[in-house]
Amino acid sequence: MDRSVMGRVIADTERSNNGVDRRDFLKVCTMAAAAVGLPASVAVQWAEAAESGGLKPSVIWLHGQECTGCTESLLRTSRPGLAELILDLISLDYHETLFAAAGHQMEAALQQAMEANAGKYVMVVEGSTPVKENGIYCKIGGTTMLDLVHEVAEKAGAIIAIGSCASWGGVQSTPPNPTGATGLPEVLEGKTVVTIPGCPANPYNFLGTVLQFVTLGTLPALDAKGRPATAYSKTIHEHCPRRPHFDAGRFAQEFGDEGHRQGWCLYKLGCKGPVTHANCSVLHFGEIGTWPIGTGHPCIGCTEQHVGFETFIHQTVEIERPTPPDTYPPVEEVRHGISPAAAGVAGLVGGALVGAGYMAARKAAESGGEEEES
Ligand code: FSX
Ligand code: SF4
Ligand code: F3S
Repeated sequence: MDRSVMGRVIADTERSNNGVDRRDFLKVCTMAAAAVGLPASVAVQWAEAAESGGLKPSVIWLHGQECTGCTESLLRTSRPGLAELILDLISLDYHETLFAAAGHQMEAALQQAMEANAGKYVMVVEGSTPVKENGIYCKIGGTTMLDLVHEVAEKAGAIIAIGSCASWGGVQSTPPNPTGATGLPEVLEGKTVVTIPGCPANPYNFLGTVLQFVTLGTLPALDAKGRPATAYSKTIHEHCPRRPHFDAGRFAQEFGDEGHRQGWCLYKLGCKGPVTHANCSVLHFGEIGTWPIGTGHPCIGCTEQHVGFETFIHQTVEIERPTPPDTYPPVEEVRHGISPAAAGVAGLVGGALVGAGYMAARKAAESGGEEEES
């Protein structure tokens, strides 16, 4: 990154006198860019554009069946300034729970926002859409959520499903799913919907997606489930700070025991990290520098359909790929000019690491109640 540019942005932003630590501004942009795989130089551009008032994409935010946790995680942080910084980056032109207006004023605001920014606004949906019986189980101002999402999607420039509820139905879509709670990609079949699952979703994944669309006119590369590929390509288990304990066979056996207090692996308490794709382990949100596993709670798989909410919290998952963690050198990478001796050593190390992961998985599966150490 060009340090002089970064320094100028920090200096400029610090001159702002709205009472907020403006260094956070650049930090937020950098984390959002990293979430979608963009370099820090792009974050600097975002910060500069936002400071000059040239950014602020129009965002229309709808609520279906959910708890409003995604909005909370975006705005209600331990450092109140962050909410203000986020609202410097986007123009929230319609939001059903944050608006002071109500009734007809709200309905007029929605129509106005759609007309003023037709073809350009970012449509964000939080919560699932009930589709049973023509959507009668969720109505806003007399209109069903089902009709509303179709209407707003019509003129949207980009569509984002924030949270697990909007991505694939979430907790209310679990059997027997009495209202037919459905994720947005299914409701808007045929349209491109970026999904940002998580209960709640990681706000940096959201911000990165919105800012990329507005500044570069593109969406992040998406995986088969519509998720930004960079953010959801790896499992929690692959970069979990407790991974060395897993590999060494050190597991907490019950909440509050010695292993739990020592910060050992939570696999036996039902951690779903090995089958859950998300970046919360490396991009914490909530601004208190922690995340579920960091607080001593197993990952419940909140970002993963058919894992979060459909498995018991204490239930252990199968370890499908007992591979070494990212912190070790890749053992499968093809290198040119490598000597047979070096290749042999790499093979041995790789084999030992794979073996360690596999043994840890075996030990976890086979052991009874007592604690284990390697
Ligand atoms: Fe809640 Fe959002 Fe969970 Fe759902 O997050 S935190 S129930 S994903 O739609 O508000
Ligand atoms: Fe971390 Fe859970 Fe994997 Fe243990 S099982 S290393 S706590 S992700
Ligand atoms: Fe969710 Fe697991 Fe992360 S529960 S927030 S995916 S650690």
